[in-house]
Amino acid sequence: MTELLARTVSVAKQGNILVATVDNPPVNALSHSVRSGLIAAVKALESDAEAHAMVIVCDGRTFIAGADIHEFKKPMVAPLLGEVIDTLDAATKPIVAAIHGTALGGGLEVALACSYRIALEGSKVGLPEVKLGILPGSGGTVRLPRLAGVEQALAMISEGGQISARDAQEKGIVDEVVSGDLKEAAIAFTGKVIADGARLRRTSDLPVPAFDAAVLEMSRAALAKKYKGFKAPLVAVDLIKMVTETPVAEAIALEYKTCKELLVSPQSKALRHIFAAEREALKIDGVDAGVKPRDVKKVAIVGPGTMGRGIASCFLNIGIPVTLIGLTDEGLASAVRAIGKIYEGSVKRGSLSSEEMERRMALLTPTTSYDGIADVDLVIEAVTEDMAVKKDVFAKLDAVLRNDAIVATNTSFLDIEELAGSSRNPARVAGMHFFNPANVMKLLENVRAASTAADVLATTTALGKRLGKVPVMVGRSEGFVANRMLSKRTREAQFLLEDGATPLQVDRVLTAFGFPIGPFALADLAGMDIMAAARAARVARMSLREQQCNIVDRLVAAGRLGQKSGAGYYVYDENRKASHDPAVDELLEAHRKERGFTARTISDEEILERCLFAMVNEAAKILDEGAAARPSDIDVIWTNGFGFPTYLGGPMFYADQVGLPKVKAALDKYAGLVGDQYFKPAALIERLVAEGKGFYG
Ligand code: T1G
Repeated sequence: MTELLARTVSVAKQGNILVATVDNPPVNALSHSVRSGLIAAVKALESDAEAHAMVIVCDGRTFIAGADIHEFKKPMVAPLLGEVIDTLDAATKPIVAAIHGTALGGGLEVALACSYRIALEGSKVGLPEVKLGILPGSGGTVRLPRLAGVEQALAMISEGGQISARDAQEKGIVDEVVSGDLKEAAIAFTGKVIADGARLRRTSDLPVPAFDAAVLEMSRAALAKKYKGFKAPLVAVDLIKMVTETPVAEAIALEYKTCKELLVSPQSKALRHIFAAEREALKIDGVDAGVKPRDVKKVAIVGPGTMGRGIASCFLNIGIPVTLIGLTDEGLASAVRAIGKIYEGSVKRGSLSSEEMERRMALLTPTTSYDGIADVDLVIEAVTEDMAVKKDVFAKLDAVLRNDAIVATNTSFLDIEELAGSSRNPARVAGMHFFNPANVMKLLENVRAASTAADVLATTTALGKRLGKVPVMVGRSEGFVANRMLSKRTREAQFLLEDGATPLQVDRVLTAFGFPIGPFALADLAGMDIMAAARAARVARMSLREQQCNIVDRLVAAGRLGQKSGAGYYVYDENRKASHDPAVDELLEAHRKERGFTARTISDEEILERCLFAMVNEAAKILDEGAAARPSDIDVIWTNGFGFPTYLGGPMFYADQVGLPKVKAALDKYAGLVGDQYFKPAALIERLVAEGKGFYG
């Protein structure tokens, strides 16, 4: 007989075992109802003389995936999670946690407070709180080290990674890994526990295993480098150190206090904003959530160049066969070699087995013909950025494809409407704009034309997730969202050189802000010839000052192609270490002289504001045009596309933290200094400031 203890928790008896089942879709988060239900379940166990033990199992896709993050914005309602954990810990009969899916955060903490843990093959466990800018707050930092050791616990807590059930068993976190029916296996396991005397195993009673304190300091240095700018990973080191030196009850109180303090920190608010924004971006504006994506089982990619081969490898990675179409056998052979090289690197690093590499390569069919693609579900063209060439590809595809096959363009700035209009079936045309290198970059700008069918939009979004990308739907706009905003930052970086700043100063200001690399070091990495070609493609549509700001061309003319030639904005030693080059100062001075500029001292604040607020201003125009549906989509694009620090929440979230009135005042200032055409505040910013609002209300 099943008894409902709370809306989301029920108990049933199997012989002398109580089975508590949590059912709180979508991820069994520890909402108030679950917290109350679990406490009631333990009380039911304690009061039932015939029940000798209890299993906690979850319905749906996963064991408890953590505290309910939607409750963070509201005052917490008792019972708090700490009370649940204390109740589990104080139970006088053994409780077994039966894990499947991903037992994360508070979910793993619930399991750690049980006497035993079993896990379904393929399930994972982790304490990912640090990714939300917080840390475990319900005993995770106290119990995990006692089971898995300090070093392992620190690695899991400071980086927030997930480990497999097998790994967890090896590390002493999980007692048994089972297959088949989890509930049955859990009941069988619990029966054995009872038969062996129903021994309690209170994790908090275990001693902290001996560890080398030097490990903590080494971790701190490594974490500070790897997570530059993030606070929580470093606090994790302090917390773990404290936990190993403090009695349990005190340690738990300190842990909870630390978690609460981090929860109200600006970094946690920003990280939780990005977490929610990435999920919000999956909801396509104007497309009902019920619209079913088309099935994509086989694809073709036209264009075996840098982008085409990178995109091909993304599909091979998830087991989707790829027909790669190219003009010449040599071009195709070079692409196949390049894809093989990507996998050989992974095999060498041990992150891919050679069998899996063979499996993936066997799915790749290079060909110069369009004949063999009549049965593909989707084609992505990644040919040269030339409208005529792309239209020719579209015509060839129209001649051979099924009518319901999707045709996606990887163009980074050509007009999606013109391309769709050239197709026999415009409804099937969309954009899937990958970023170079496509097999590495998470961001995927899915582009919608007015004609694109709703289920095609749903398909490109679902496919983006399947490919392990962060998909964001954008609309018609030159450069869509990411590159359109980046071009404004690039413009200001170049103008700042004309006004007297140095490449080093601009790069230093932007990397100090949190970008992983500055615009000039990035240009040297990409190659000045590439930058010059990209500029040439757009120069006709630039303002006069931008057209005349041809520093890139001057560097190319001087043979300074960047890292590949040993010198660009910087000069590079044999280890590619960059340093200042007085020759660049001379080149810039010559440019200023020719263009009539006199170098002036430029403050770091001016550099940061001109680069950032030029982007924010352009984003406001993008929102007004409808080329992006939400400011949060723009934050997702910039944190996943160009390394805008996630702990600052993205350009729109950041602008709201600065305050739009301050942003507008800066725009007005630079409109006077640099020119109205560059910094006149966008209408949306004017409106929001007049209404006393920010981008987020
Ligand atoms: N609370 C509430 N809702 C959540 C949630 C959570 N913890 N995690 C996910 N969701 C929702 C999500 O918003 C989405 O909703 C749906 O579930 C599917 O998520 C005290 C304080 C579990 C690996 O950080 O990592 O415990 O948009 O699209 O790709 O120490 O979600 O469909 O309406 O991501 O299959 C710690 C965060 C919390 C886990 C599943 N836990 N979640 O990934 O699906 S803090 C976490 C995830 C804590 C304690 C501390 C992933 C996932 P909707 P999804 P997925």
